[in-house]
Amino acid sequence: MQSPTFIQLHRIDDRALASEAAAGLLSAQAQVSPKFFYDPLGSRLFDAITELQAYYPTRTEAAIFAAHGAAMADAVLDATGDEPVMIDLGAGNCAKAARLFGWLAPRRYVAVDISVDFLRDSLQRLQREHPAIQMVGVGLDFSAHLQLPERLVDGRGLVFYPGSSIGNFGAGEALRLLRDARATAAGGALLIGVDLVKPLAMLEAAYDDELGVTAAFNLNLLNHLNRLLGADFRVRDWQHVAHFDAAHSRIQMHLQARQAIAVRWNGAQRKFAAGERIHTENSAKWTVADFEALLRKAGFGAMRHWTDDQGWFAVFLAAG
Ligand code: AVJ
Repeated sequence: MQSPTFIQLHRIDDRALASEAAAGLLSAQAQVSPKFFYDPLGSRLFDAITELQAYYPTRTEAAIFAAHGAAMADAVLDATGDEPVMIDLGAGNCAKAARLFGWLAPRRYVAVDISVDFLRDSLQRLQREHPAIQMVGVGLDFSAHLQLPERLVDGRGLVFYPGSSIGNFGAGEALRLLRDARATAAGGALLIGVDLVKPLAMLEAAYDDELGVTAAFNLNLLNHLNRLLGADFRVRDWQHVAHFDAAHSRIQMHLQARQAIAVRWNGAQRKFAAGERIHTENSAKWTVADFEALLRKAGFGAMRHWTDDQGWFAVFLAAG
């Protein structure tokens, strides 16, 4: 039986991460990238979020794949040809991709995540279940630029980006990622999950749940910053805030100071007035027409999509 191979394409440099976080904290409107949510506890809190009744995206997307997986796979194979190379962006536990293996029969599965260490256990387990598929784990921060070694995508590929993770990117960055995805697919296709605009109350409840799991997920960022920077944030001094910004069609999450606070870390400090906020996440919501326009702008010619009955979430297939 073959075994998975692993490549780390960039160095994970804690000092570079620390200076990125520090620069964000020191800017006029303090901000920290959502990638800092995902320390070991943060990743578990995100998994817990996906189980919440209020957080509709994960289960709605799963229902779309369950209902239309076979039709999607037919459409994918029309664009890529048989036995495609499947490239999974932000693969994590690889579970969403694995559910499509039966229909797609990829010849190679390339799982991409920020650290190759996140992929080792899941790929080793998956390889045992799917001995015929060649499995490659790639450590890459594709939020800056997505480019894979050419030998990994020999022929038309399927780029798979579920979960509406593209919502974390600003409009310009999302366009850039879609262009990179099109180049990576090399004439194949992109299958991408996209959260849709819906009534405000439902959007805001999904990002401010009654159990406080999303609040814990947001606040845990401060613990991560304390470790990364040696900072002295006190979680109790901060409050989780989430609201829908209609002008940008995105949920914004912030951490809001409950009173005036000075935060210190090796030599630096930032003062926050009572009520001042640190911007921690954007989560964009699209209409079908807006997302199609974005795909077209990124160079895709052919596209179709599947949604749930309520039109809460969509999975787009884009080719050409
Ligand atoms: C993983 C980026 C898709 O934006 O819905 C969930 C992250 N933040 N609850 C999202 C998240 C707060 C999630 N994504």
